[in-house]
Amino acid sequence: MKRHPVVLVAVSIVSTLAAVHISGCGATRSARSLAAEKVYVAPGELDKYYAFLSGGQSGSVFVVGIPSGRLIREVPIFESRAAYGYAMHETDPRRQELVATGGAWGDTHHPVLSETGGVPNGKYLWINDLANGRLGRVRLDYFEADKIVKIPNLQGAHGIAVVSPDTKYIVVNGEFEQPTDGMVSNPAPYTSVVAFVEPETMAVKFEVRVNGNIDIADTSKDGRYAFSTIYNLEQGKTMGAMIQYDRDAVAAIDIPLAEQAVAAGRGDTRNGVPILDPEKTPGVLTLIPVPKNPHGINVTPDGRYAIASGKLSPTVTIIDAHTLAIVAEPEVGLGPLHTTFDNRGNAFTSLFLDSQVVKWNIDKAVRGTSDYIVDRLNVHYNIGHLQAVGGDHTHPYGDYLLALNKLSKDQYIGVGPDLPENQEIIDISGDKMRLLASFPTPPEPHDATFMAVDLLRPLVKQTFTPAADAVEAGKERVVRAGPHAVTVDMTLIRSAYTPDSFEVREGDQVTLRVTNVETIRDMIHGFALPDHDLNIALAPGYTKTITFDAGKPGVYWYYCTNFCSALHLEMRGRMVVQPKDSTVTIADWHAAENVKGQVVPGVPSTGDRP
Ligand code: RUQ
Ligand code: CUA
Ligand code: CA
Repeated sequence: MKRHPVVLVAVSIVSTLAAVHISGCGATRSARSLAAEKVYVAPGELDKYYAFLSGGQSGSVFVVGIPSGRLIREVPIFESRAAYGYAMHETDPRRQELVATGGAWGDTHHPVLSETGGVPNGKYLWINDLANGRLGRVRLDYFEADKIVKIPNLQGAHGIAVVSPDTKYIVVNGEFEQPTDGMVSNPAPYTSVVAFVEPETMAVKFEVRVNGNIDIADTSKDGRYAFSTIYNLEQGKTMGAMIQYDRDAVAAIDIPLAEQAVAAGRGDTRNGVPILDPEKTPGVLTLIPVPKNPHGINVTPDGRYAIASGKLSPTVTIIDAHTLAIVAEPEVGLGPLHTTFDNRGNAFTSLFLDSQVVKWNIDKAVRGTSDYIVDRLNVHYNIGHLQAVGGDHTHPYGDYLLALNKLSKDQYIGVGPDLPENQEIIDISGDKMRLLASFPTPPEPHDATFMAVDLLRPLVKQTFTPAADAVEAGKERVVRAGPHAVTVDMTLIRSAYTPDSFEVREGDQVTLRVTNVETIRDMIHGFALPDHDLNIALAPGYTKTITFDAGKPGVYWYYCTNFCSALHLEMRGRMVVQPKDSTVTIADWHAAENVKGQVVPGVPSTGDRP
């Protein structure tokens, strides 16, 4: 396929216009109600699946119910989020990890789930931050990010995959090539690495050097190979230079061989990570030639084939996942990007330029019979990823497919020059695909993965188990820990802070250790402190410790940011910051307030002057 990019753009515009026309015809009334029935989840009823959508430049993961498309949760990972008290303060450990590893924002692309026996086990979700070369992990029992690591020796952490079937590693592909030895003065061609990350510690165990802009990742279902697409075998530095060759490659890394080579000390250690050079460790890396600038790579649920999507070629390349031989290269349409699967031997490939999902039969395509294309469905518009429920694991469900479209154009009411992206839910249970419903999303949806509600919901915790440093009810206190340091141990429960006032002095560092002692699910309380850039929300059982500067003299009302009870508005307290030279104590305040018939705080301050 030797199409010029300009031709591709023209084709894109034409095909997009065609798509508008077809959708404009409208569906019949009964087709509409049938579709509606498939996605309608009545109030009070639950969805069938959790969908985890990459939040793109929001640095988060969106949790959406399928089939309803309802947004149920955002899980912030590479960004702070006041509503969940996530990474909001500089003394928060997550915030510190973010700052230490590259910043409090990210560009997430590929959510992947931990597996046992090739199916999700509900323990972890990982997602990459392309921009800052990081990998983040979410604990699924709490739906909370619990670890973020910077991957050394690579830039542009793009494709990631869990090594099937039991999550031995998470593979992270470095897309942006770098001077091989890290020396900018080295004129040799740039290279990059595929990193293998241990799932529990998230330590990078080893890396394998691969040339050519390593893009999307998947693994064979038996733990043997990590596959990656490579679109710049030319090792070019400009777009023009990257599209010179007719074929680029799929890289297959033999994981057990790589492990042996690392164990035998054959890696060159850089930044604490052994890097294997494939030239010195033959057999570790196999390059399988595939047409020009491929994009997605997806292994079939039965583990037989790895399918590379052509992007600049209208084909997909079917590779035997055991022998690494190319077995077929069927044409599917223009701009194939990613492929997913049902439970009846069919593949679904996204066609970016055609704005279509194409359904094709894998066996027929391998045998070379002409009727391998089963169906085509227009989507709106310019689809990137697509994912069928379970299609990325060994047991696809074969019912719903999510199309993650880059452009919504005319699909939603106008909201300024920038429009939302568009997700479409497609019924894949029959021979013909059926478009059921759509929902918009902020930029930018990349990939999605799913877990059955029946499997994950029982694993989700109702409250946080109190940590060792939790403040117990009745043990709240305010202690002057030094000439310029005050420690406040605080509890929150409907609808009060204990203590509900405390006194510090200008120049003090205040260490607040606060526990939400509620034992009821969802009973969240906030602690927002005006003019101190401070807002933390705490889920039931959660403890947070933060240290902040007392700030200017004044009375500051801390208040609850989550509507929790009829007395939510009354859920407030005061931090009194005395001027440096003040001789008034909080005891004086309390005495004065009592005279006026006001409430004496339940806990006397122990804020004695040294
Ligand atoms: S990429 S549109 Cu970041 Cu997943 Cu393919
Ligand atoms: Cu606690 Cu509102
Ligand atoms: Ca190329």
